[in-house]
Amino acid sequence: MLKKTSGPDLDALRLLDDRLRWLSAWTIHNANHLRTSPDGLKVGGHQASCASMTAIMAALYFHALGPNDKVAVKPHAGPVLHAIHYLLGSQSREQLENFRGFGGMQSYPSRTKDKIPVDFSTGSVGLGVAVTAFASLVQDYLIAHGEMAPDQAGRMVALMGDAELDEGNIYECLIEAYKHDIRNCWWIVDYNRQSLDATTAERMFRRFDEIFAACDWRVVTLKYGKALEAAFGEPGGAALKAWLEACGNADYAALTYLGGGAWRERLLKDAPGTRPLLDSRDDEALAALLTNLAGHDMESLVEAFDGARDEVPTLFIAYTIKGFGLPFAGHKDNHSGLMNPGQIAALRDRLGIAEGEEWEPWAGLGGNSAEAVKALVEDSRIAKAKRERPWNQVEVPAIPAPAGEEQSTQAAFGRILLDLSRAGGALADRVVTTSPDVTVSTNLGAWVNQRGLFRRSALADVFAAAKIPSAQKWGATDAGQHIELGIAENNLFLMLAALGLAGDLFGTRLFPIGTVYDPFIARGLDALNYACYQDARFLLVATPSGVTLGPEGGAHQSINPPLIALGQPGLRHYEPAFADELALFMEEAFRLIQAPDGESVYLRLTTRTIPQVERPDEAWKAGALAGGYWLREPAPGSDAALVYSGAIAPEALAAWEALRDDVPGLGLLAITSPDLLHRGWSERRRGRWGGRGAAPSHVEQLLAPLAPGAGLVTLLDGAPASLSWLGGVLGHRVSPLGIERFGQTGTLPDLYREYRLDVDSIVEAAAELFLD
Ligand SMILES: Cc1ncc(C[n+]2csc(CCOP(=O)(O)OP(=O)(O)O)c2C)c(N)n1
Ligand SMILES: [Mg+2]
Repeated sequence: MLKKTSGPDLDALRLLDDRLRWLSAWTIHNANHLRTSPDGLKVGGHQASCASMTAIMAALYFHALGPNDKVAVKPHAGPVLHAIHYLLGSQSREQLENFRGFGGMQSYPSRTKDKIPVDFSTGSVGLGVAVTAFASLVQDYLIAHGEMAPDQAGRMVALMGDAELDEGNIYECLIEAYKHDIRNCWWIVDYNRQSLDATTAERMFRRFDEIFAACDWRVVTLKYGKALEAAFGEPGGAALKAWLEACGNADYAALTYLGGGAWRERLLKDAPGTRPLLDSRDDEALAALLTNLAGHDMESLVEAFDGARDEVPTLFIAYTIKGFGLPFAGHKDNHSGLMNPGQIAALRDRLGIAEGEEWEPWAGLGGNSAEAVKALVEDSRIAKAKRERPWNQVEVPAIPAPAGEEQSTQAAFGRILLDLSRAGGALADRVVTTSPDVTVSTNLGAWVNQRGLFRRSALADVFAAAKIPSAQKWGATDAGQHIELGIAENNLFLMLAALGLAGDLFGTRLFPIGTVYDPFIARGLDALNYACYQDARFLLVATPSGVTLGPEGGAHQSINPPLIALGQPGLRHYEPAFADELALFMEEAFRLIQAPDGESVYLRLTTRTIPQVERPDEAWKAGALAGGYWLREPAPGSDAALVYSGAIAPEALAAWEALRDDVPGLGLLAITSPDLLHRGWSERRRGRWGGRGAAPSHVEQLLAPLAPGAGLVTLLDGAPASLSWLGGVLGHRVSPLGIERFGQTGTLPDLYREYRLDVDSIVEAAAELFLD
């Protein structure tokens, strides 16, 4: 993991700190001031946020990190990561020149789009931090399951801004990480005490370390650099230290910005005891001394990283200055501040870089220094190439549908997993389930009874040992395959993100299945988006859903998740009505999890037990996988169809029976994925516009037999807009039924009547549309 450190070349590391500060600033400058802008829009970038962590990142990448370590980089320090790879020879100048341009290096590190190896995408602050803790847990899981040698374990590192400590997801994650006793995780806070808007409040100062220490993290506070520490021992030093300890964030930042004269004046006024120390320095030396914080002090950083080589999770609080070494250092508005051409030229001159040599990796370094710096860079042991993504590692067996004339999709889900577990095999062994305290109520219980809970240290099943009757075994070992989480849906999605990247990060593809109540998807939405954004692959099973969850009612009813799925790239929504559809979709999900052109899958299930349908043949399957099929074929040229999705199938069938005599040729269309149908429709239009031509999409083919101007009554236990768009495909008239309000408890007949999903309402809607 960590490199032996017999005397790292601190001077060379300091020069690398300068190189990174320069290259990140220049990359941003080039994009904003030199590159032609066809649209006149500001490009942006964060020179101050980069300068705040170049020393930390130089010490990490060119000294502390080993080849198995994985890092989530503070989003707006992305240019520093690219500069590191530029020096390593693994990033091109063209990419730097195209920062924030189309196809160029991304604004924030992106696993999927950047050309350099990025372990974790970042951008939404807090999430990149937390995912490293879950990645540590995944690493332990793989080690315990014999998929990774213990000596191959790396450290999961998060480089974070101090304002990220305000994100609640950090603490949810900290609690979960503590329960699972994670290790090999470092979080390094760039403690510049500035956020986007201004300087941050100091009242939390002494609390962050206490919070982490309470969860058994080692907290290493890197406050003053070596020069300041030495000065504290000089005459006047004690007074200086006392004053600095009491100095507020805004004051410190403002004085940093104002410089040596201001420091002197202020100290003489507030702390006259510092005079001997002030008298022995000119303004420039005084400013350098007072801004000598440990987060910019190479010796302090190397010492701290070397001192934390065991597996104890560690929080480093590295005091820094936002914009360190730049003209707007410490200014409260510097978050998006850009140096003007005069200022960047002054910085270039100060670093000894000749005009025209701005992109030269070693510009401004004398011969000996250049050699030493290059040697250090060559010594870096971090991965320089993007890792191949592991596809199709496991054969997916046919997933049979559970038998039973009446079933709910939720019960069938539990049954399918139980059967998979009993049958055994490579897929079953690679499945990992996880749930935020709804394992039992989402029907994962039987699977967990079979495969056990995962814990690094065994957890006794006290109730079983005491022979207290219980349907649910609850003992854990390191061979278990279910990771139980506390009730924090955000953590569920971060866990799925980390499990879904196991192949990319550690070489072994896992098949993660997470369960959650459908309404509570919204609780973890940004983390779900984050997981999809970095192309983590998993199966999300959301149940129960809609108002069909019945008497549970009220705040548990879900309305908009189908719309969320419709708008979420990287996540395919299937809404099965019958157990055989569910089996088909689970098999497809396992295929998609490991296919290069695959994606994650969201299954919206229900606890409602309904009669299953007879299948004359297997023809329905291809349509179901593509998003829909005719459960009752319409007559050619038919004027009408009922269109339904999911749990409401019995009402749709009953309404079809009730209407078939009055509406000859009436069809009944099962929509298994509004999401896929819409995508196919868009794809067709894109193909046409792109001159590629394209066969009619699945939804166009499905609707083609109907007469032009035919009427569709659409039904879904969820937002009606999920299906109402179908009218736009071929110009059919639509009467959309679904749920737009929520909050009532009641029996299903009560609720379906109230929300107009019952047979009478369907018939009424049809009459209005077809018969008028
Ligand atoms: C979830 C989220 N909310 C808001 C933002 C916008 N934003 C980007 S950086 C930032 C403040 C960052 O401050 P800090 O973490 O201290 O980083 P620094 O730039 O000071 O190093 C904000 C609010 C974001 N990226 N993500
Ligand atoms: Mg900050």
